[in-house]
Amino acid sequence: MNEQINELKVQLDSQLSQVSTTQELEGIRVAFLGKNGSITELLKKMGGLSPEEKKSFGQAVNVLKGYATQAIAAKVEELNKIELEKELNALPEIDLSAPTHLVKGSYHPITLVQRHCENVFRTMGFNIEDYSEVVTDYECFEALNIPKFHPARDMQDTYYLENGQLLKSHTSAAQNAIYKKYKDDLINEGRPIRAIFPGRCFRNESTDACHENTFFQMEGVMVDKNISISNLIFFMKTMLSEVFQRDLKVRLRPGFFPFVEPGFELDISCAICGGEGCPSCKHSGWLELCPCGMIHPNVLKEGGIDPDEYTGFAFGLGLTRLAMMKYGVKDIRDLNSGNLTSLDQFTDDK
Ligand code: FA5
Repeated sequence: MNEQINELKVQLDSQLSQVSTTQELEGIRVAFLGKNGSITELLKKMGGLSPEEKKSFGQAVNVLKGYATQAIAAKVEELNKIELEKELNALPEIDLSAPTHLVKGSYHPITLVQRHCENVFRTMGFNIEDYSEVVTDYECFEALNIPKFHPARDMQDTYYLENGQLLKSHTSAAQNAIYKKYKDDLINEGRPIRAIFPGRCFRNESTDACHENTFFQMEGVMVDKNISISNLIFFMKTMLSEVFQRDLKVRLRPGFFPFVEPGFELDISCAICGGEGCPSCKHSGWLELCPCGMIHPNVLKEGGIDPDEYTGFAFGLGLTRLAMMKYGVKDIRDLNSGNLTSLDQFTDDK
């Protein structure tokens, strides 16, 4: 008889150690302590025992019953706690201290212009690509015709990790990977490479009304046979007129970037002051928005594309500055400030 009691205890312990839900636990309780449960059944067997055996066996079964009741109650508490934690973790985080008039939320102005530009380029057949914020020196500079110690690196000081990687200083850092990803489609199937890749960029530089140390750009590239500067100008014009929905004063002037030849600076007339000059445009009336140019043969070669057969254009649109101009934000630093009162005004664009 005592063996049966020990065996039941072992079974109970083993089942309790494996149970993971309160429903399963209730099944175990019924199987051991219910009306026809195995411990209750033991008590029913006492009828045929001598009075002394009854006493000692009855005591042993009652000890087991007490043990089972307690062990099951402790397990109920443990499982309830786990289930509650799971439910709480599944709930969205609510900031109870947030002012109620802001709770409805809105998309950030940079997200709004980014999506707008993505839609414009998607309709013109461009793929939208995502790329890492941490890149190698090769991706950010060397693959772009900027070898070590090239003076162009001074314009793009950034933040370096101990392992030699860096936070990308421009979205051009993804160009080489994009060429390698699509070159077979271009070469074997004659499908032009058309891609845009928006992303966050970082620069170790002083901030002012139109410079941040963390800002967004959107790179675009197109490679095919016979791509020329006219194609580049067409895509730039289409993008700007779609985003601003009005004619803008734009100027194209020569600009030097080692990864394009020829290279241009595309400036727009400052939308904050209407070209009069203000701190947002460094009092020039113009804002550098979208440098661009014809992809340098060395860069195409490094991406596995023959520059004698293919040509292409690339541009690096300043998305954060575009958001400033589109929404009339005078100081670029307001866009990263997390100041909900100033960001909330864009709610209606949601
Ligand atoms: C570049 O970053 C080149 N990679 C762009 C390029 C791509 C040229 C492809 C040719 C072909 P630049 O450093 O000028 O170039 O930056 C491009 C744009 O990003 C600027 O016109 C500006 O709109 C924005 N930008 C640059 N630095 C900052 C900054 N500190 N804060 C906010 N916007 C910035």
